[in-house]
Amino acid sequence: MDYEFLKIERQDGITVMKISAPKSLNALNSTILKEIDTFVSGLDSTTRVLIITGDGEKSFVAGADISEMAHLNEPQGFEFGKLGAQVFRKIETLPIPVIAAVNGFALGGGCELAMACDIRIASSKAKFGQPEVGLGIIPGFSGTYRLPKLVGQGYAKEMIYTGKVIRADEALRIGLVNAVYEPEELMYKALEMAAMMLKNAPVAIRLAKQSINEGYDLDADGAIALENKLFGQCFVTKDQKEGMDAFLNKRKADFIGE
Ligand code: CO8
Repeated sequence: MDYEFLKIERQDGITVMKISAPKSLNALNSTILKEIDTFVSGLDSTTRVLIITGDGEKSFVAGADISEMAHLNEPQGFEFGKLGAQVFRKIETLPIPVIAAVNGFALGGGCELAMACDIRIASSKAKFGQPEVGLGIIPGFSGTYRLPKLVGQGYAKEMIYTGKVIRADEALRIGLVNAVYEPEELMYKALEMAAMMLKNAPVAIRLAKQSINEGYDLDADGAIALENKLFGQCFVTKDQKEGMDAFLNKRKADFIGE
């Protein structure tokens, strides 16, 4: 399928989704959000790791499209926020790892998109921020929910109330990103991380993601019980038999994703 605003590249089990709206620094309008929705909804088992990045050298995503938002009334604002929130939730709950390779500005909805991914790595030129209050709105694609989870309430509130833009090294310091690389290294590092994941059992990764994501919002007993249940489920998979047999026979495991 052809997209107006997405460039898709596939190699082995890795798919790279590049958001490409050069005239607005890859800002997210509702057409782009719908294209992302269509794309992620159509992913099949041939994609085992998804990498999301921005086209060009300057921007990952410079936010939601301000020219589209400028004229919204309350119900339209509600619907626009809901669209973005639902698409990002779909990304967050994909049964595969999603890596954000943040190549430049990740502001507003761009920072929120990165936070919906499992892992964020950044170029040294990347910049992060939630500048919405300067536009008279609040983060609307689930930033008030995810940012405090990632960096703690104090720093999240500082970022959101001040709207300040932070550099990649500060994002690393507060735990918003896992690693910072030179711009020309970023995609190589994302692919390298994805390749490490490809060596492991896909069902186990899916269940680990489910355990972390769903367990995070439960109390201790609920989270531990959930992990216990999912751990048990691993033992019905062929990959568990294969992984342990390979270890015991000192050979490389050949996982089939079942
Ligand atoms: N929306 C629309 N257009 C944009 C956006 C955006 N978010 N960001 C940049 N652009 C456009 C500019 O208008 C400009 O267009 P033109 O060439 O036609 O004038 C072009 O991209 C290039 O931008 P600049 O000339 O401004 O480039 P600079 O290098 O000078 O500045 C910045 C880069 C700092 C990224 C600057 O463009 C900027 O501040 N952009 C806005 C960042 C921002 O505030 N983002 C948050 C938006 S709000 C949001 O994301 C809320 C999400 C939840 C919504 C819920 C809805 C209910």
